[in-house]
Amino acid sequence: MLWRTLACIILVASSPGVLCAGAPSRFVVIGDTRTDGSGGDVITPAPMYRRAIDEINLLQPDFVVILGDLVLGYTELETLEKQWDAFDRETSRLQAPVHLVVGNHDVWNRASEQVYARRYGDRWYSFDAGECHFVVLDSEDQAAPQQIAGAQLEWLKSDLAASAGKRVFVFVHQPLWAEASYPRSGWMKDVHPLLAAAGVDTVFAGHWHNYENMGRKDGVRYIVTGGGGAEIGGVPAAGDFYHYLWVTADGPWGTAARLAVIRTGHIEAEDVVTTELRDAWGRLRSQLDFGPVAVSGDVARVARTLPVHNPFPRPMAVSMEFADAPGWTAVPKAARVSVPGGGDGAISVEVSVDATAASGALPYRVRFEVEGRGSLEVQHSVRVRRVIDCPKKEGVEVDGSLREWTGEPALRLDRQSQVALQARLWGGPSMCSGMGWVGYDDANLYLALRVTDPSLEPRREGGPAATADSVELYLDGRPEGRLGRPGYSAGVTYLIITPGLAGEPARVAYQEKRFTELRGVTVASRLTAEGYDIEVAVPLSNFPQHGNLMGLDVALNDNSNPAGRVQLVWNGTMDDWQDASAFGLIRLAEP
Ligand SMILES: [Ca+2]
Ligand SMILES: [Ca+2]
Repeated sequence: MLWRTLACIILVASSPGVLCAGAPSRFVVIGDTRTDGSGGDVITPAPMYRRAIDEINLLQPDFVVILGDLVLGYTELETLEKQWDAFDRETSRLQAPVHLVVGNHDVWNRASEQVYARRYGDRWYSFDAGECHFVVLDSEDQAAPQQIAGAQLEWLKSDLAASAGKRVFVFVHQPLWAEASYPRSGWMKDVHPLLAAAGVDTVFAGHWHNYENMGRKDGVRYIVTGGGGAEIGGVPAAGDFYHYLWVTADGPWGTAARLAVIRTGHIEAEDVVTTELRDAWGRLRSQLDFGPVAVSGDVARVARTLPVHNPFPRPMAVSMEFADAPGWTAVPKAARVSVPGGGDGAISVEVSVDATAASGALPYRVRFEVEGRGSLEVQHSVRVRRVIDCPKKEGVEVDGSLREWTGEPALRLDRQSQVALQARLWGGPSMCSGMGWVGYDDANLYLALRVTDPSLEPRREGGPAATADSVELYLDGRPEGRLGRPGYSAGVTYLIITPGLAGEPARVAYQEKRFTELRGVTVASRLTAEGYDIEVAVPLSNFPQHGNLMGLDVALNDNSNPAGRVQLVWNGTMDDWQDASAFGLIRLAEP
């Protein structure tokens, strides 16, 4: 009785006063909430019912109707009482008034009927709210189970007669109107005509653990809504999903109430994502970044212990898995660590790469799974970062002759793993490759490059610089701390240099000026038997903040293949033009 008494007080106090004068306009209908039966635990309320209560409290309906099968039942009375206690405890969390309907799991014999009567009072009853009238029927009457008959039917007749002119809604546990399942219920013969004559808007039943709109008959809408918490079937598209209904009954008399089917688990509190939480997820993205592997030749072996911090108060499982890439090895190939809430963990990995590597990167994925909060998967890759020495070099003459550049070349572009564009079209070093030297003096940074490219392609009429056989030079002269950051900012730029193929001088055909405009660059070229030589001088005064490490990359464009441009990149990727993080490094002899 407590529920209904409470209901009346609150309903009167919170009348919204729309056209259905003084009536509640919005209420929730939820069916088959039930205490759990899984794992033999017959007392704990179903998890999805608990979740639904949290959501319904956010929605603040005028009241809630629970369509029966409130407990698991079919047990001895001592256990039954415990189930009812658990139901009461859970249901008391609902902030809205609650109206109960009797289900077959609640009342299945005389003894359980008496328990229910003692705890909750009438099994059939009605209540008003303004101009709306709500009728609760009992399909479990032990005098006539699965029927609305005898005293209950007589009561229904007089109740409806006394409610003429009101909008009527009916609640019952079992969908007795479904004649295929209830051939002897007598609903269509005895009950339905009464409801049709009274202009009933909707009859709601549970019992079947799904949602199903069974349509209207003589104006009466029949709805099955039994997805409140008990186990459900496996075909969501056929209505097998956890849900409850949000019913809006307003507008002029005769306007059908509007039903919204809410899938449990989709109504969230306003603090479901705070800025702090979003930032915490964002910080995960940069964790477990192995970073580049610095190599001076083609071979490297690097072991790192990568720390991982859990910014959440709940435990977080972290897994890391490396892809298969020829020439690359990661040990272990996959690792997993559990990090306590707010705590720290680490994963140790050794990565090695050798000259057979077909790619300049070893991809791996990291998955963060925060208990009860969701997961995030991030793709990373371990990249080779070539580091070469850049010696002091006096007497450089930028004339296209490389006679002053002697000794072992500092950089080579001749590996399959360096083909960043159209890798399948590359015919090997004899088709397109390069070797180069770097140096600097008090004024300039120098690059000398010997390019093998026996078929030279001039710039196409009106085409961009990169459509000619050409050299791209990338420079990152940002200070330590900003060096190698993704993207471009002040201190990063690139040039496209075309050699003079028909006697004209080499020239800077394009310079990226968004963040840094280079001044005083000089270039020269000479044709050779195998291709061409290029020399470049870039005044270091263009990079006032550079340290003794600078980012450098070189790309060769070979446009002689009609199927498309082949590009070799010394260290980075085809995205060097917009991302400085994959450039290689040169180490100046002194800052
Ligand atoms: Ca020279
Ligand atoms: Ca070519």
